[in-house]
Amino acid sequence: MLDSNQLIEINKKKISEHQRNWSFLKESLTNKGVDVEDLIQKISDFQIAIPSWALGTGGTRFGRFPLGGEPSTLEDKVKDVGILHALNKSSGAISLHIPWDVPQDFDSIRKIAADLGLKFDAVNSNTFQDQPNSIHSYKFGSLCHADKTVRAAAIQHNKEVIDLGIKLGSKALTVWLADGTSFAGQHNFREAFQRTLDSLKEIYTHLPDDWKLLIEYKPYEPNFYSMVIPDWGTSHLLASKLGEKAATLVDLGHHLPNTNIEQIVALLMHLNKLGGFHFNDSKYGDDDLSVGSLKPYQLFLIFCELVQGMKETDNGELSWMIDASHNLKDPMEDLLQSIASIKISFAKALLVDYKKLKVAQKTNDVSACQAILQDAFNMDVRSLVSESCYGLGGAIDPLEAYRSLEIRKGLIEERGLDSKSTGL
Ligand code: RM4
Ligand code: MN
Ligand code: MN
Repeated sequence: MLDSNQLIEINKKKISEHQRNWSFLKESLTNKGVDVEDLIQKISDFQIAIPSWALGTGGTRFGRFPLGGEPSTLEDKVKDVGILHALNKSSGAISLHIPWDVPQDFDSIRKIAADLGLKFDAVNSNTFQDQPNSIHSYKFGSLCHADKTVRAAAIQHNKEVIDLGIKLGSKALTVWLADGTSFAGQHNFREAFQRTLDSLKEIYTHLPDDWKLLIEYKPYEPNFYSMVIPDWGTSHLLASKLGEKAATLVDLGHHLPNTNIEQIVALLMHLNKLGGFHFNDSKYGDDDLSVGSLKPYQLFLIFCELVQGMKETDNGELSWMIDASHNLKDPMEDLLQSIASIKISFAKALLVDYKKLKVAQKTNDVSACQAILQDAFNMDVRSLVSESCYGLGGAIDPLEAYRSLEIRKGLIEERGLDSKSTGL
């Protein structure tokens, strides 16, 4: 689908402008004593998984406005992630949502992915919807359900997702529970929590030694009075009780407005209990907006904690994934923009002078603390991100390349205007 010769031609048009910008930035970074090669390496190594359900147009409960050429099979979804990765060199993984995307032929899907340079990241279970012909309903919860047979079905589903992930080379199961209540009195909180813990314990026994169980939290939606795992504290409590292989997953859209997410990240890493990250942006709640489109400074502050945590704590490797729905924009364009924002924030966070910051913190020099952070935040690092991508054979400007190559037009020609993606 993506012709590399065409990409070279497109890059040629951008190269002189890029080189001008990059040599200016490179010189100023070198003058500051920054190890530019190391910086580029870190940015180049950073890979963010694309969820299999994000390649199609998302919808709200009021409507959905597809734009055509959507991938209707898992093969096509993997191919679309391959296009993104060829352009930005940072989308080298795909995260499957089960049962939306159950592979029919494991060998062939693994081969398609490997040929495109893609790995299978965490697998996600789904007990927030009833599947066609299922005997049990998750209407009143899954792992927390009062009925043992419903809990057993949900546990079994999670075990099957692990088995499926093993065949693909995944190393983590992500569990997000919609379990909760919309009316006061609907649950006995203590019993619902205990049942959830017991169910998770059973799933945990099925986890291979080199796997992680990532537990998401969310304060509200689809339930509006209580959620069984509403916050990072509850997720952490469960993960601690389960054991070493369990950790908390932070989804940027799963907090009440004004929550200090960077502090949550710092503390979880301090406890070696941050397992993964779902990127999006939000104004109110789980808005599913493009990463960095509303609060780039918050994203930068979160990355500052991630960068420090990765250096100064024993917290293990993290699973990174975009978790956003694309209702208005072409999903592929939205994903390219989101990844670009992530890389920009990561690069800026790598440029913070943390030694100087520690001194300023110790001496309570508040103005200096702010200035040190903002010094890095206010730098224009776009040419640095472009340089890392270009150096790997990607596009200098992935979004512009996507448009110049008329990828969506090609996908519509190939798959038609009506092809629909599974997912939300
Ligand atoms: C949830 C949660 C999960 C995601 C589903 C589709 O809000 O963020 O991670 O997989 O949505
Ligand atoms: Mn999520
Ligand atoms: Mn979410």
